[in-house]
Amino acid sequence: MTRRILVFREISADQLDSLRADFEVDYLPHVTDADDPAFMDALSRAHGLVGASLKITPALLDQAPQLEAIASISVGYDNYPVDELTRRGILLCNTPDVLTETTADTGFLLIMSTARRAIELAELIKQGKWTESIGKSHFGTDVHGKTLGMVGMGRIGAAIARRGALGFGMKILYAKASPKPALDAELGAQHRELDQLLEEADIVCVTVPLTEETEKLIGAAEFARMKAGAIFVNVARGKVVDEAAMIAALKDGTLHAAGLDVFEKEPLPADSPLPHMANVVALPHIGSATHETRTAMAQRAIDNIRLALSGQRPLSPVNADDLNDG
Ligand code: 8YV
Repeated sequence: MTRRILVFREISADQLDSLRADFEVDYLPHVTDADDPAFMDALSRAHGLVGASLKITPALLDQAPQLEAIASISVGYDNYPVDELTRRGILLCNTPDVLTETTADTGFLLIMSTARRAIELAELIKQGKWTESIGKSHFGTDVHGKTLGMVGMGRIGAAIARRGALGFGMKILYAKASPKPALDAELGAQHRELDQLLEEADIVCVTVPLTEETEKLIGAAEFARMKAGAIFVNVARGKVVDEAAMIAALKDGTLHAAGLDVFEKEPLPADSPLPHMANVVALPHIGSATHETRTAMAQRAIDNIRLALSGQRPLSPVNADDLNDG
């Protein structure tokens, strides 16, 4: 029996052709709502899912009686009910490693563009307001030589820290991660408790995964603990931050500036003040969004789903060991 795969995120024509050579493929790359009738119809027949950014719920899984495996085109998997998938014997895979460097580039892009006010000052030219040499009121903040506090020090966090230490001579602190002796040796990084890191860092960059423990990890109290003039960068998930508290801190000066690639609600609601605040750089979740990396992520997901549906261990499973233990 030919297995059926539902692909709900754009992949290349070659990648789609390669899947269609061996599977029946329903290709719905622009689905934004899991209640979409075409999505639900294809889901009812699917043995495998390939895609990202949709909230997968137990109720939705009830509509997928033949589902054996999900290959997410993402490293984050907070939108999947992992324990429920494991209970149902459904294998979940993600795409770590292939996106690490690109996402770290995005993190440092936000650090630099926020500190040096690049987006705000580029607008000055567009608005015809560059009428004299830039003065003190438009000065930014240096990044080189400053203290970078990483909240989370996994693959992406370490890659951002490496850019800071080796490229910009920054002192590296890290929290919400186990001590990393190898990184301490390579980068001169120092482990801190979160509160201490917030008090010491000139730039705070969040990369932790969204879990029950990290939801709203950074709120009013944490922003108040940060240094005057400190910069906050989030390339993790929007819900790791109390967004209302961040907006208040940005407005009252508790927080000097923020560089954000992720938000509590995505796409960002039209009435959000964040894109209109001079001390905010807001990007539309472009962390891994390059041609090269998104192609590589899709290929990793395709490789994962092929292996999973043939009864082999995928390249990057999330819950394979738990399934085996079950
Ligand atoms: C993805 C991400 O682009 O991989 C992740 O977890 O947040 C981004 O790299 C996005 O989740 C959907 O593909």
